[in-house]
Amino acid sequence: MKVYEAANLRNLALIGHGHAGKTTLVSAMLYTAGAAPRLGRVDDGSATTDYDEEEIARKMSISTGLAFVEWGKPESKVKINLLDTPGFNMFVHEAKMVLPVVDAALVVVDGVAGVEVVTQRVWNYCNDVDLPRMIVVNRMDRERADANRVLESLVNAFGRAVTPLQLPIGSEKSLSGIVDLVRMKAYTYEMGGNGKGKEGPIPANMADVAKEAHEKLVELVAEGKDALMEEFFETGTIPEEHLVPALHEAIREDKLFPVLFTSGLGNIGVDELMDFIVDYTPAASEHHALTAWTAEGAQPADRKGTDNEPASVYVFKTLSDAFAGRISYFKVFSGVLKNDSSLQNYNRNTLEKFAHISVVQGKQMVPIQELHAGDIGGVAKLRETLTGDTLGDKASPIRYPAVQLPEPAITFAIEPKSRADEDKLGVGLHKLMEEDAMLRFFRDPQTKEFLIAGTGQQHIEVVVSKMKKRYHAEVVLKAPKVPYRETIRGKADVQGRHKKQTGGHGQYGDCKIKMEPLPRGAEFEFVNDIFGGSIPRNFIPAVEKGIKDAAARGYLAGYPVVNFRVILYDGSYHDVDSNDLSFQMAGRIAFRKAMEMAKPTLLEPIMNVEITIPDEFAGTIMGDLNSRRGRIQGMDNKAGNTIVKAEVPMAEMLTYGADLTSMTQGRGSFAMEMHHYDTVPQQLQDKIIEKAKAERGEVKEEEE
Ligand SMILES: Nc1nc2c(ncn2[C@@H]2O[C@H](COP(=O)(O)OP(=O)(O)OP(=O)(O)O)[C@@H](O)[C@H]2O)c(=O)[nH]1
Ligand SMILES: [Mg+2]
Repeated sequence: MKVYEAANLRNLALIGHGHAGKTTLVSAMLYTAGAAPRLGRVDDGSATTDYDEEEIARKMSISTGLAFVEWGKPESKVKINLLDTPGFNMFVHEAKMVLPVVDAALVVVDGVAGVEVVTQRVWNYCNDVDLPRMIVVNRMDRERADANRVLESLVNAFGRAVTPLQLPIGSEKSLSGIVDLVRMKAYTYEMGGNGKGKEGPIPANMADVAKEAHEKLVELVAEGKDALMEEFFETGTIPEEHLVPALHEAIREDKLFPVLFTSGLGNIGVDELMDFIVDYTPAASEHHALTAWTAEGAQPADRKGTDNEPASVYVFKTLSDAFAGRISYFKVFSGVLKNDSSLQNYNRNTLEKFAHISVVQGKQMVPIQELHAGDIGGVAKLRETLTGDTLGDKASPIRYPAVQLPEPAITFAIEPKSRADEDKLGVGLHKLMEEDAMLRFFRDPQTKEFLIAGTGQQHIEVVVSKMKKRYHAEVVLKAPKVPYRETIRGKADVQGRHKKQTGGHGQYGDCKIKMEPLPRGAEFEFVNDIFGGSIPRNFIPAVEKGIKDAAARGYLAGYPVVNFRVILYDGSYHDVDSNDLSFQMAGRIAFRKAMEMAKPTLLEPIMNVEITIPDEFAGTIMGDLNSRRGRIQGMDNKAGNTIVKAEVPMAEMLTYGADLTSMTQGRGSFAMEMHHYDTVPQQLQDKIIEKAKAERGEVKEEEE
């Protein structure tokens, strides 16, 4: 395998709405460049970058897949590293996570649908990191594919910097090639052929349109550049040798977003696409997306992305392979990484051996001797390194920042189906969490349930399926219990006395307490206001413990009591019979008496919810939120989508993922996080308390 240097490397992420054809386009590039014997298809499971069994079963990308092609003239060959990301909204964070390691994005758009929800989302991700973009309008061979309509939707969404560099020849089934508007040449293809275009003149019926588009392009490129402007006015055009570098620069600086046309499945325009990538997207040497920070993270570090700097490597993805173990994908940001070298992991302070470094072609690891600054590779069996870590020369520590991801949107309670599954459950989930940044697994300290959280219903379904197939653990999912809490609205002043003096050693503890509400957020406060030793000092902690224990068990429905203050102000004791346990009992009795008087009430978690839906569903969604006791906080419109912000009780959101899917035909998405606790309306309180009592009754019977 040839070793490449930054000037001859192009790192690209394919991003875009689900089903636009990203994975197919990668397969077509591999086939056309001779890196695959045939054009791999998503539909029969032969696409190079959709090799995982979950991806094959679902015919969609779930996780970012890596591939590369070597393209160009032999004397100036370029390696294009391709990162094929998922476009389905529940997995699109995978795209966000790889943007810092690429030098440009190929935004793939469907030739029928144009700009869609996720197109807009990934576009915003690119804006956040100033990433150069090239737009590929794919599936141009489909029925109702329409270049003009799609161009219009692109300009509407992303502005007039969106400019075609090509025009398609023919349409739908009769799509036969493309016109290159820079060089003003036409290329025609055989549908489903080898992807090599035949150069020829521009078809006569397209000559005028092409000329007009060419001039518009030239004008746009010349804009603001005096030398080019002059040339343009004098000669009426700009020669290719000036136009290409100027375009390259405009694209690198996000001043121009070029549009190309392809059919991935029909292998049309794919060789031209690769030519354009080589000519117009920034080389790895021209773009340095991630700023390095000093090891302490205090300030930017002085580190250039060149070979003669100390080595630094950033791990952007981890796979947990059932056989090969852990596989780490990384980018070499500076220096040269040699096979078999050892690098310091700066995040974890351990040394890791990079044995058998490789470049990655789908599931295949192709060994390589060294990787230079700007290149992307993979390595198996790093011991402690995880996604987001920086490694490098021990003597020159720096850090690249990890990508910030949103909090998971949906939570389920998870239970093993049998005893045998129990042990495998934790092991399997921890492995899956290594490769899946949006998966969480934890125990709710209050309800004691094991919970898993993710981006949505389908995400969790994939996890459950992987658990079964990879780790042979069968699990059951349930809606999680709502972590209600209890509090008080009034005050109380009570006495708690515990006395057992029937023969032998007795028990005696007695306390007087006042109880009062505290503002939300303050958990519990204990004030010792005893003067004159009515309770000896050493027993006071026992009273507090008794109260705390009782509060944790709840009063109304078994949920922890919060936001209250207890003032211990009097009591009495017995020289012989008083001990810790007796005062704990006294505290517990006092607590229950006080709760009875202090107007106890139930609190429920309220979630901050953000829902994104195509405009036509806005009415339905708002009405539905209303019936879920939601409070609308705001609305926003963006590119045909409505974004609704609302506060909704968690109890009403337990199955929202599935409900939203059915209300919007799968076109809505949402995210939510815990915001605050609020009082449960009285009728609902009665129901919850009744249910809790019934449950407790059952438990008691079981115990006896
Ligand atoms: N007609 C036609 N179909 C295509 C073309 N490209 C892809 N397809 C089909 O469209 C479907 C989706 O293609 P994929 O390559 O999986 O799309 P993707 O963008 O990778 O989808 P996600 O991974 O879910 O984001 C598959 O059935 C492909 O066979 C094309 O150029 N023309
Ligand atoms: Mg895909």
